[in-house]
Amino acid sequence: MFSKAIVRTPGKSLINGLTDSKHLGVPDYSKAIIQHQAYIEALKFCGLKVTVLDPCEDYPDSTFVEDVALITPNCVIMTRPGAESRRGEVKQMIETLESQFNNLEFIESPGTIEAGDIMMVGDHYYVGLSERTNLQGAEQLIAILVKYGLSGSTVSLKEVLHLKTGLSYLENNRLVVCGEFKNDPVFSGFEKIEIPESESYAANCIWVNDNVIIPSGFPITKQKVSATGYNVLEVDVSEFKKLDGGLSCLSLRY
Ligand code: CIR
Repeated sequence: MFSKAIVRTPGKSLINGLTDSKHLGVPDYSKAIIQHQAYIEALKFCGLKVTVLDPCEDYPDSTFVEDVALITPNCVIMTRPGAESRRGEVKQMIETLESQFNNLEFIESPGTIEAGDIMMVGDHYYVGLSERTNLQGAEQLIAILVKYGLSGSTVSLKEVLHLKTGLSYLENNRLVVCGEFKNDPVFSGFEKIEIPESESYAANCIWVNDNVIIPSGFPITKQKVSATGYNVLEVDVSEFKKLDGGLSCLSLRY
């Protein structure tokens, strides 16, 4: 169960965030603020106490707080984003996390890792090797996890930005999977909720205390996830999609 979350209000500089989805257009800042607020309300509905950080204009992607830290029950690992324009976001987050945790660990150069590439399954953490997360980063992270009594393993990605762009763990041994992960032998032991390519964006959804928050506008995903017994909440995150960001990226949940 999670009890808390940290989010960061998008800044006006959001429109300059990194994206491979230029065809979707530039995010509308006012709409993004409204959507972000609805996202916070959904987290609160699921029982979380939400800390809302101020916008940070220097870093256009800083609303995607998930990528800069991994909060585990035993330690907090500050990442080192593969995207250079995002490295400074870590420092901002250290200040917030230092006040709550006393066991911060750090990924060092030349390692890079973004926590969108890390999927927690109980005490085990799957780490996607992507354009943002390299082997050194993954190995450093796994060594830290082991030091704290946890474990990790790497997964290769080909098509998606981050591991959790195409995969979400819904607890109870259940995975939402799309695209390249459907037949990946690494995940053969899970019960899979397969979603079609046409709804691939909804593969990034989040389990929060037996609720599952999914992006709005994906009826097949909604039906399939509801059918497995979760309470499904829909949140419109269209403006964040324009920056390749999904529901998980917008919060740290712990
Ligand atoms: C980026 O490209 O870094 C941001 N525009 C989107 C980050 C999305 N984060 C995530 O999937 N965990």
